[in-house]
Amino acid sequence: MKILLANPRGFCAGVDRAIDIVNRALDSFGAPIYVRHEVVHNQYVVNKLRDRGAIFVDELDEIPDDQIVIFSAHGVSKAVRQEAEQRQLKVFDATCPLVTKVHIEVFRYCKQGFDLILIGHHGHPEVEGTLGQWDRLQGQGAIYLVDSVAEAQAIEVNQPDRIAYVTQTTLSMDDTRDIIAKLRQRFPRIQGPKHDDICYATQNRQTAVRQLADQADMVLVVGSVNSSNSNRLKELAEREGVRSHLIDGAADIDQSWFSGVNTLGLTAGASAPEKLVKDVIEAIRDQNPDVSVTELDGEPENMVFALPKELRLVQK
Ligand code: 0CM
Ligand code: SF4
Repeated sequence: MKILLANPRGFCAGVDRAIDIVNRALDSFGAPIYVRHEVVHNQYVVNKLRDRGAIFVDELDEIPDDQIVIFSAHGVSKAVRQEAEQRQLKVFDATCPLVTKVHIEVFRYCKQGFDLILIGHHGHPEVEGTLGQWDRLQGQGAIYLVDSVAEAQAIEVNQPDRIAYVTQTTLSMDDTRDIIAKLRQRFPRIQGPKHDDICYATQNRQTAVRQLADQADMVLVVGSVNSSNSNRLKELAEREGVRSHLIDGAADIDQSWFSGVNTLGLTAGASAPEKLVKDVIEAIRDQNPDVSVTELDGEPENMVFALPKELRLVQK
């Protein structure tokens, strides 16, 4: 069997930074460090940080006074930020700067009195944070969430001529294009970004998995079940007609999957460490010693996001 590795795959700049923030906060201040929501959606990463003394909570009221809290890469609403301020918690913000960029757009449209449609998945923490940038006192507009072409077709807004859209950063590029086309058809004056707010890492990993699916009989995606961008990779491979499984790591592999597979495609979501990809290759090699591994060419990535000032000088 031949393994083809997608390129790029795995950690993006926002995930790298978010994990670094938790590690440096632990190094600098010691355990416990509270983290609101999983800092990134990966079981292995969360368990490693938990072992070091990070405590993951759903809401700030689970955190005792005078503690340190880190906001996850997916961002938080204004209400959460205000609550942390009122409680005088010390905050390190691991929100990805590309999510913050969307927050700034939401705030701008709100101030201008527009109606705004957020294209994103119901219940996802990034969507909750982005919806929560809307401040009803600022303008007379309203914010709406749209998840599909059907919802774009059905939505009724107060100001159809004064409306804009933004998107979640980790969506399917294909689905989002269709949703935007429907919104443009229904609201010809709608404003928005040039294309969408899907981040560079999501785009590059989707382009790479499409290339992988062209050549593979099956695609394995390393990523956790709650990771939106990882799920989109599995979905894309399947839409290209290739069987695909989302796995947290080598332990999830079922050897029966490989029967009839000559070329296996392997990739990883933006929150999945490369170590897990290596473990998967080793687990396959244990059963098939002749397996060869080839990495495909892909878009080089050299994005780096700066750390919060206070953590920049912490020695690892
Ligand atoms: O948004 P998603 O569910 O893909 O989150 P993730 O933690 O798997 O990936 C990184 C991010 C962000 C924002
Ligand atoms: Fe930022 Fe994109 Fe990575 Fe999310 S997937 S953390 S938006 S770079």
